[in-house]
Amino acid sequence: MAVELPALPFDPKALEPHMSANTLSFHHGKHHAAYVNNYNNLIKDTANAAKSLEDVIKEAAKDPSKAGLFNNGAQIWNHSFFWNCLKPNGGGKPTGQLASKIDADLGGFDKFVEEFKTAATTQFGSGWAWLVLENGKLKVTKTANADTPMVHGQTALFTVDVWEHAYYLDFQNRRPDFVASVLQNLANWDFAAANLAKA
Ligand code: MN3
Repeated sequence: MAVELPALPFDPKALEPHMSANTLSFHHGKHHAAYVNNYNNLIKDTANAAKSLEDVIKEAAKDPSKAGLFNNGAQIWNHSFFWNCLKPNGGGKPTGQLASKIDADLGGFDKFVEEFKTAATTQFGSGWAWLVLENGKLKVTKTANADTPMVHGQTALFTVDVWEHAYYLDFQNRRPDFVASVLQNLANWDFAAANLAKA
């Protein structure tokens, strides 16, 4: 199905000073929008026009000749997911089932944060850091470029985009500071908890 660029789930100024409206105007208004345009052009008048975005992503992942379709489709999904991982006055610590599962599977919130920061900062080049559910257990992972947990048998719970376009206007080359700031100030643990609850 043709995809529409989703509206941001917050006012573009609402994440300042941690993520500027300027960053969002490029990241959402140009980068995410370009993936949507590219994808819609690629599926136009093909059998994929009748399929869900998720189905197209999963099928394209298995076919190297569909790399362009996979990259644009997965980047649409990853970005739509990422915006929901952010909220004004976010951060802090998860509560409830997500908190106890982080304790049980990852050795506690502080250890999770360290592991997540390491994944985010050691992803060489462009990509994503993730908290996922795999075989019933939480796991911290990283993916390159457009790669996405759904094609690895994992359910995404939370992510941070570590492509340079996500942070360069606000943090220049300081990716570790960007990731730390998202976790501390913007992380929407309610969204991650909801993803866990329905997984
Ligand atoms: Mn991005």
